[in-house]
Amino acid sequence: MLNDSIQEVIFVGWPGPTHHYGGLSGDNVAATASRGDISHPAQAARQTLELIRLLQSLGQTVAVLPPQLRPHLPLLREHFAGADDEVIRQAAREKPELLEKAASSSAMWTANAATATPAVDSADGMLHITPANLFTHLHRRIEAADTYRVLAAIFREVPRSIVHPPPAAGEGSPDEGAANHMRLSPRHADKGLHIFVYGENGRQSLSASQVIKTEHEIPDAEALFIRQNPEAVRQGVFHNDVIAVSNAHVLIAHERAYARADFSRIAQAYTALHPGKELAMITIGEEALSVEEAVRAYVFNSQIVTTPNGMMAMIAPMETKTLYGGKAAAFLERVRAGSDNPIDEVHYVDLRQSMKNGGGPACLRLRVPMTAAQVAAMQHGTRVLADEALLSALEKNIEKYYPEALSPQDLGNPELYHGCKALLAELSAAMGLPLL
Ligand code: SUG
Repeated sequence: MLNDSIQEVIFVGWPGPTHHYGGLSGDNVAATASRGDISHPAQAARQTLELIRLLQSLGQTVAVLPPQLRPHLPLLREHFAGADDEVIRQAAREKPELLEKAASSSAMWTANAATATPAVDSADGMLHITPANLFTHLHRRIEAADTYRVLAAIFREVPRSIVHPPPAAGEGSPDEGAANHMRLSPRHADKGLHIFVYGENGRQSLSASQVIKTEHEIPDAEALFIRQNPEAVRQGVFHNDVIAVSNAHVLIAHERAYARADFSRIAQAYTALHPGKELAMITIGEEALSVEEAVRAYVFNSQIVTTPNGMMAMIAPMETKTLYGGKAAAFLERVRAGSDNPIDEVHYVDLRQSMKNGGGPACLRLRVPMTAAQVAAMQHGTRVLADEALLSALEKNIEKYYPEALSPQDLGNPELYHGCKALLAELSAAMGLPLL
């Protein structure tokens, strides 16, 4: 297998018609603040479409992970019986908070869908993918089984790939996927250093990260386990991608993301793996941008991508410009202007609908480094690559199935469920996936 042909496929999460603000994640500052607000599902989908088009204009290979069927009736049926419509109406009357959870469109944040390790890194030369168990929050836990089924279907024809089941979801082993994982390497095609970031009593456990490292056959020299700074977690850093962002040999982080010694461990492990190769580690301190400001402006929840000319582009939320007098964007502009890293473009995107639930550019994508042959095989069995045919099918469905405005009280209308089902029937056909 030619390592050189490894490219990153960016799986963007497509929102569902029930996208709403239930304030379901108590540890997520933006979602908590949005509780009860009117959401705009059609607008959420249009904003995601813009993100996909921007990534494509930057030379990226983009695939789409479809939404899941919501409300999730198996959850409601643990409490109510009867025909589907009756179960939804009863839940709306008697357990509206449970209905909000069952109706969450949270599968759109695909950084939490899985963790992926490319063939070039694993001892057995396989591309390994492990869906996350998302155990911490009930509205996210219900994603895991469908995500596993859909990823298994997407990779079924892909040579030298394996989709594992989600790690056993005991109380002690929560896992939220790639949002807590970074892969550092000179180029995507080179061996990567895997940084698994875990929290104590947080959403990502050390034990689940260790299981993934072992299951993916990542050699010891290529893996580091780094603890989140508990103080940062208390300030709203519920995932690593809220406080750090990386691409190839660039790592940008707040200096309070981890203990000081951990930054040195990262640099040493990288040098040991790639002697003589430079790691561009860029940090910002509390006095320049506080953790709280970073969490609200979501500056680290950006994407960095390698562009065809070998340079890098950053995709940041527009809130980095609008909040705190643009302090966070000013930091990004300094990074762009600096000669110590290859980032030469910063794009500011409007993802307001997702951002109000704590989902910035980084949350909306799962990166899977694949060889060209693997990408081609993936597209034989399914149609997940965001080509014009898929994008126009998605766009047409916005008009047909996505409400322009939705309040949590609207979730009791069974028509939303039937609309979601019809949408998934259309997407199953368009994408060649078993979505229902
Ligand atoms: O898990 N929001 C998601 C946001 C996930 C962000 N992902 C990354 N950082 N990679 C979460 O907290 C809010 C849903 C609501 O409240 O309605 C929510 O689930």
